Amino acid sequence: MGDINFTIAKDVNLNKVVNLDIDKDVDVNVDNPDQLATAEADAEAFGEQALAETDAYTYVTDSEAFSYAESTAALDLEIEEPIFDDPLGDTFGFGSPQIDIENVSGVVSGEELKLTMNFFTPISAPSTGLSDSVVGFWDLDLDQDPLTGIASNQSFFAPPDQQGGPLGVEVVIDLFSEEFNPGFVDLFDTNGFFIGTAPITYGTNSLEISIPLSELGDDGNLNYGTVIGTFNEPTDAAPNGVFGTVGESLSSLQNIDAPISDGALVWASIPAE
Ligand SMILES: [Ca+2]
Ligand SMILES: [Ca+2]
Ligand SMILES: [Ca+2]
Repeated sequence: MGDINFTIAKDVNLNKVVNLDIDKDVDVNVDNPDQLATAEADAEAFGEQALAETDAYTYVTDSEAFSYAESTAALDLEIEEPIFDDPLGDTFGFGSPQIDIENVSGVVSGEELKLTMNFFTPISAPSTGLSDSVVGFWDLDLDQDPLTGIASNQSFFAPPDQQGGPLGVEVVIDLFSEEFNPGFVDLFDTNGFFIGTAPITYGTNSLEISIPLSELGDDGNLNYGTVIGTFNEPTDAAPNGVFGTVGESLSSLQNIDAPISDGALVWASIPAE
């Protein structure tokens, strides 16, 4: 028997469904003159962002028995973040400034949903009270079903060419609410009931919201739309012609009719029920 050398690197964090290709070899030898029996097996599975491997070896002789088995699994956490670009200069308000979205994106990391919006124009937190304070709504279609939930704020406040994709919204993030609770935004359900708050950070040209998936009761696959502006008016929406997606994409839904708001919405913070 030769030496058996192996190196194990283990970093298991399997929280995502992946499609795996299985490559399996099995070798059994019971005729080795020095050993009563040997058996060896290994299986390897490779997904797009994960791999797993199991090796097992065993033998027995007249005076010895040996067996080992090792498994390795690794997940590439650098999952590509889908970024939805928005044009420069497609603002639709009338005053000054016209806050202009550059892109929106969302990714799940460490059981938290992180939503990011970048801007071509400078922005400030609502709590600063400045003229470039960015307010509005970030609508989440948690079950990726436009037939459940309510019409998006984007569909109500944005012009026809910036209606986004068909969304049935389960949770609305109220970007106005940071005015009175610096560093946090309020979350509301479809009945206008307050769910909780989520931390928000503002850069010179960006904002980021972090929400634990447990607070949303979501699996990390969702669709979204946004409409933002100044305290005076909405100025931009994104994505313009499709919904944004986090996690698994159900792009076939882009072609079905979205619910239409039957109420008169106000460009202001959501009044809690
Ligand atoms: Ca824009
Ligand atoms: Ca829905
Ligand atoms: Ca836009």
